[in-house]
Amino acid sequence: MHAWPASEVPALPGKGRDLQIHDTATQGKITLDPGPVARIYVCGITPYDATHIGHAATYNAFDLVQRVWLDTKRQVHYVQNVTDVDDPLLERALRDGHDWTELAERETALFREDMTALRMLPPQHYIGAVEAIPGIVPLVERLRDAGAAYELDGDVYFSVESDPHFGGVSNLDAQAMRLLSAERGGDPDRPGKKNPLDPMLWMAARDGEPSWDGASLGRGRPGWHIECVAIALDHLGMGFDIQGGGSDLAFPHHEMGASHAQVLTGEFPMAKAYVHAGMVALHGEKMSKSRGNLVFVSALRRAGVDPAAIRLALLAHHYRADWEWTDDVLAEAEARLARWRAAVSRPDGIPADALVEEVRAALADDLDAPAALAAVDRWVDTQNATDGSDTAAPGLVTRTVDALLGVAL
Ligand code: 5CA
Ligand code: ZN
Repeated sequence: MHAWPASEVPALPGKGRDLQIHDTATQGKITLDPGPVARIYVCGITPYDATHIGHAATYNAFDLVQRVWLDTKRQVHYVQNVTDVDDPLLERALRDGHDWTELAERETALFREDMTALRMLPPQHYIGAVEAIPGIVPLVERLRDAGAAYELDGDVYFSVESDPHFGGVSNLDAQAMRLLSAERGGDPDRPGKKNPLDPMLWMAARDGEPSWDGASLGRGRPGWHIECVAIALDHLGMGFDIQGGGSDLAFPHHEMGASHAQVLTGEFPMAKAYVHAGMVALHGEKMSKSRGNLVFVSALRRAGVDPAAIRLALLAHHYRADWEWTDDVLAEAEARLARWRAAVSRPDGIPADALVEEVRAALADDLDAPAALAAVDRWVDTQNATDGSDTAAPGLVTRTVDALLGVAL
């Protein structure tokens, strides 16, 4: 699939800083040392209702990761998927009388537009689950042939007990895993499974549902976790730097994905850090397609909201925090954007070299965007209170905010 166009990232003077980031697996901050090419996989959307503010907040977090790495003069190898066949997508298409492929294409197109407007840097590989199926089938066959998967009435399940590291991503106890498995696409109560948590790798064709040739697996479609793993291993290999997504993906999705990959390759770990963004809520509940309590980026844009203000609203919250979207959050971001634009539109200004370092330091410390905004606020307040006697041009501030925060002033 094609991704979306990249906005240019200005180069900044001085040296970028290495990223310290909170890793869900080890439950603490780690310093990543990615080498000249940093590798990141971020789980993409299931395209049936794109793009709400929760999605945007999560992609904003990983966009900051890219920007910190680019500032250290590294290349970034970024892979993202589109879950373009899945139960909720098929159910929505059926409910609304749409063709599921058209629904997926339309929502993916809208997502690309939103990402472009928000200046999120695109992945180098943007891969749909459907286009990955030919690569998924042999992986499932390999797991089955190695005794790590088994068949149940034509469906193929992964045996979580085949991975000695299973449980090490999310660090949850068995009961919590079982509850979340039932909530998030698993089927812990299905009779005949070896372990209630075992996830499906290949689902035999169901009447009225799309299916693909699965060679020795028979016709069917892939399970969710193996899709992301097949794409990640194909384009990044093992031991990549960050596996990213919202905190609702830590279990089962990233836990299962890591196990699939570790059993397939015999290597550990799949990713050096498992990074999870907090959940954005609306009216006190997690914004979610299934609940329908959504604020769409495209609706805000249509209403004339500047995408830079949406981006500032996201940046005002630490990526790990759960937070609530309100009209005030947007109003504050719009006011901040106006203050910042007024400050940089003056022909002269106070020096900004220290500001560059402050923003760098804030983001390198577990992507502390609120601290970065506070640093820019301080510069802006001083600049607005100074009467034009200094000589530094404010262009450096514009470039810093653009390069590190993705905000166009
Ligand atoms: N297609 C799968 C991943 S392979 C999926 O989870 N799709 S999604 O459309 O449901 O979500 C896309 C991304 O947005 C995921 O990383 C998810 O964790 C994140 N996300 C979903 N809802 C929220 C929310 N309310 N707040 C923050 N992030 C969210
Ligand atoms: Zn995924």
